[in-house]
Amino acid sequence: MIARGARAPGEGRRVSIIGAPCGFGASVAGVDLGPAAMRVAGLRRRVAGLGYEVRDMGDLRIESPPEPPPPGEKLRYLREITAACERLASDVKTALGGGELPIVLGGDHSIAIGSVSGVTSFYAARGETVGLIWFDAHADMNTPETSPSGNIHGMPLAVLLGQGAPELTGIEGFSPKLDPRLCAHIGARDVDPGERELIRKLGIRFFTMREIDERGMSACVDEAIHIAAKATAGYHVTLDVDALDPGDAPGSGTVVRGGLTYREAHLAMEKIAETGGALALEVVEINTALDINNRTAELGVELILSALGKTIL
Ligand SMILES: [Mn+2]
Repeated sequence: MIARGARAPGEGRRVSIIGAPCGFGASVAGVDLGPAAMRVAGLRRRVAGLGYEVRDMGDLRIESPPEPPPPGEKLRYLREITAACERLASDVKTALGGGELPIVLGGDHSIAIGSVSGVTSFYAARGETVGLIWFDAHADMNTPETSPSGNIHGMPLAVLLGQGAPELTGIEGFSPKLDPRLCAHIGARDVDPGERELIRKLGIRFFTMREIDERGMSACVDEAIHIAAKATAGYHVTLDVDALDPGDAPGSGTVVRGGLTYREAHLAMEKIAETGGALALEVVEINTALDINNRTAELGVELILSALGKTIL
């Protein structure tokens, strides 16, 4: 029973699910089954239950390299990740062109290079700007020079802001993809020194865990939405499950204590749905090998539902 009135949140709206089972950006194996785990958790049926017309575009084809990268490589699996991101950008544009809201399932966070490139390319061709809300424990703003690991999932936000490997920044033929003044980052608590420098240089707004503790998620997410919604088209939402506290999201290869609570994350998604303006949604870095009873995949699905307008009453 829908208590708020007859109209379901998804009525007259269409979404497309795109799986991006890429794990080459991460050092710990197991994120490549994230899309399957969220499908097992009933994503399609549950989104349809909100009244949306749902199309599942299936999983992106991911190439495997002939051999692993040599030790000390500064951009591990660059070729495979570039190819995956190019295809994802194209699929995202197809979905948007069909009037659908893309729901992208990771895979590791390097795939955001493809999804955000697709969204910004689609709207740039129409003379529009795109904003961003990025939920993460980490800044994801390393460059090949500052990265301690060479893992590309630690670099996507820097790439989208125009910093890093030209193979990645050049996807869709233009760079930077995003204006830092239209971007907000929520949940940081583990930032590398090189990233700190880049954050200051670019002037991107970070709502760290310290600020969320102090001011509350409600005020922080309101401000983040205000920043991202300054873009003329709307904004992309990407959520790394490590933004959440490991107690609520154990299925991650990059857990850091002291993260968002279950309710803080839901509140953020609910406010995003309420305000409107999200152009695409993305949940990444669910590691099925480390998850407990599919709990983190279930959480990913629930958060997508909240971002699509599911309410308690
Ligand atoms: Mn991330």
